[in-house]
Amino acid sequence: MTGHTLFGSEMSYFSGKARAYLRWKGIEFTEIAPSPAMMKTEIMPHIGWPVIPVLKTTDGKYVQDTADIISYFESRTGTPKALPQTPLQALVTYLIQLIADEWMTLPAMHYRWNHNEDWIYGEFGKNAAPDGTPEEQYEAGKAVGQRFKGFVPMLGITPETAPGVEKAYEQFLADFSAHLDKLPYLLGTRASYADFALIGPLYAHQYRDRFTGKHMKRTAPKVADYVERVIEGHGKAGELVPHDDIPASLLPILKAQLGECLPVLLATLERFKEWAETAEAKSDVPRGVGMVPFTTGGKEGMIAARTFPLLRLQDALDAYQIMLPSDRKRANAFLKAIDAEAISALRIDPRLTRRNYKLALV
Ligand SMILES: N[C@@H](CCC(=O)N[C@@H](CS)C(=O)NCC(=O)O)C(=O)O
Repeated sequence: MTGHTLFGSEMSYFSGKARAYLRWKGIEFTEIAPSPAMMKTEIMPHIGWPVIPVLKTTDGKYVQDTADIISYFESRTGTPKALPQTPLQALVTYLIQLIADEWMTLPAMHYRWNHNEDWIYGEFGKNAAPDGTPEEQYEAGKAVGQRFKGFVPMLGITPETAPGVEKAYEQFLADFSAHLDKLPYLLGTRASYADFALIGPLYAHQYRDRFTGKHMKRTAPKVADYVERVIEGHGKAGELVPHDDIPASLLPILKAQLGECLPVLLATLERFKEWAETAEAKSDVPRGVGMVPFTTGGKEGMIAARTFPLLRLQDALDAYQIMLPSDRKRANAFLKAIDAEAISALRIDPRLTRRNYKLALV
């Protein structure tokens, strides 16, 4: 396969996830960082809303959403498969994707907007106004960045919760460094889907943003080395851990992250069900259904009940539901070990899908 285009950016969370996967898979592609003008002419007419990354395939098909980009190639290419082919590792992969895509946005957005704001405006500006003076670039970057900065309060990041966000992130760095003492990738000696997902929060914001990146390299150098390996597409040789086992060193990470994220998902699910009672079949789903309480790093606040994470949760629940009884028994023991037994009884009802690049009822 040759000649795919990835509309993405070095500064973008989900572009890193797609880029790491495409490199690892050996897909030939050109990455183009869309200027504000190109967002209007290339992205909006095809996708309907301003978002990256977007893949334009050699035959002119547009694919948006990193999970869809990965599955587009996975269904057309051979081994190694990004997604583990064994049941418990597949479930854990979807749980890591859920955390990486939807919960680690908190530290990513906090550090970018509370510690790197002026710097990131300059970076956005290099793309928005490539021929401008540094001042012009700063202003152009600010115009682009304001939209993303606007997501910060919706993620519950306030002066009260910020110390909790930092505490949870520091704990993650310590736990993940301990894992990397034992294994070079999340699920073995080769990279897999979960690693690409984790590059979302870890590359653009936590590694590449100037001040946060310095912090990572100083306090968690093994995590910084990992980010470099995965974003470069390394980790093709090697194996996933045998017997569908999950490395014990991942348990503290899953326990801590799901411990914070699951209560928000449960509260969101309740709100979503209430909304769905009066919604028309197959209708688009609103991006948020109100605000719900949350806790991170011991600090309490209110966070938007975003609906998209329910789609990522649905993937994890499907992986659990299709298990054979013997695998489900192992999965139950695993969920107990990470205090996430609630997952075994959960259903997204009505089910979610994506239609016209938007979240919708099935
Ligand atoms: N779930 C999507 C998320 C894509 C996404 O949120 N991209 C960000 C940039 S990293 C964006 O463009 N957001 C615009 C918005 O959410 O309105 C994926 O996995 O691709």
